[in-house]
Amino acid sequence: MAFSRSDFPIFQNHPELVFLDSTSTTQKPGYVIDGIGDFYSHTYANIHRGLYDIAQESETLYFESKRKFAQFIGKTDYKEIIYTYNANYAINLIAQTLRYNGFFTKWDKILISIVEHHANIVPWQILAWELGIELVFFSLNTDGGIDWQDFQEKYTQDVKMIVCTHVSNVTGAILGVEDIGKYKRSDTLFLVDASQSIPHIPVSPDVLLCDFLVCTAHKLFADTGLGIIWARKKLLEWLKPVFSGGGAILEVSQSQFTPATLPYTFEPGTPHISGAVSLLKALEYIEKNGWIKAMHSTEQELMSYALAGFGARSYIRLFGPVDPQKRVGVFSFTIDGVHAYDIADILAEKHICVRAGKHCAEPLSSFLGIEHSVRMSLCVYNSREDIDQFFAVLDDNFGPWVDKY
Ligand code: ALA
Repeated sequence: MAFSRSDFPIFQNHPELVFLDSTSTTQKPGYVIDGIGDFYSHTYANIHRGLYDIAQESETLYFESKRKFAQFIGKTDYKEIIYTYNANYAINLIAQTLRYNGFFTKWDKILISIVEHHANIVPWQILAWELGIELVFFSLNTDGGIDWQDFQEKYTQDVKMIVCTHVSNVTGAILGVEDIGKYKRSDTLFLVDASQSIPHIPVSPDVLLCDFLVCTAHKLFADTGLGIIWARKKLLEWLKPVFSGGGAILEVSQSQFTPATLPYTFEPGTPHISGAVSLLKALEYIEKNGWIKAMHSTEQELMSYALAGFGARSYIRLFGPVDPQKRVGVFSFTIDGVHAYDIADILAEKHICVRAGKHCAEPLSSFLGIEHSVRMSLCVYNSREDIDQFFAVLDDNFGPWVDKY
């Protein structure tokens, strides 16, 4: 089988749609949409509580989802997978859990890349304000990868944690975080935000050598409202939960509680059960079509085509690597003298969906010396025709032969 645009009902309902905003969120295959509907029609009940059949079946699907996700990242133990609301919440949860467990002391440092999404900056800034620790930003090389000299200079003995995205949500650059994993000291925790890589390239904690891996389900064809944490089991067993409550305890008295063991410890309250089912269905859909390798090669072909299109247009300033091996199909660009929102508006008039702005990565915008950019991003349901239409609108409105700006 191969991925197909016809798998996605949104394109039957909007045949004119050119959806180039999959880094914001992916469209959903019918297989996932039907899977959620089937779950609610046939199986739905709350989990961890009921002894009746559908409660047991719902519980089985919930854990099946975690098993499948573990498999997707090359792991076998579903107890190392924690579901939360989204990747941003996941990072806040990790940050606050580490604080609660006294991992940081005053004057400690967190080393963080300049490319991060706000989701992987602000939770650490909150910790910094609370605890008197310092965030130290390391820089990028001209290809959008890690500036190793800067990284090594800033990786001093007082760095207790390194946090870094695997792929930039702005430039599409693959950052080579596995080199951090190999280089880091054993006294430093390492968190990788894989939200932008997991829809595009194979991702495994065993390759990245990280302690925490965080991502989101909605960029992988599943529902919104589901964030995912993978963490080393030893770490999860050591950490006490900063948030707890129903379903996450062994016993409670008027004065105290005993936290439950894994996999319940970090998931108090009724979880996003249908979200977990949607991720199971999304991963089954990806598996049926050849797993992440097939997604990557489908996108790689489109990405090279788009890259050639950008390369052929000197009026467009593209950010990020020009080597297709060093990037994914996420392209941010500016056009001199034109506001990014105007470009996105003109594309929108032709039903071409892109994102414009700072893309929730303001420190990176400042580093690049730009106010705003336009971002187009690719997924397996796109085609060369989508890319042609995108460039045709840019050429018609902003190409060098257009004298109106
Ligand atoms: N994080 C998403 C993006 O980069 C929303 O657009």
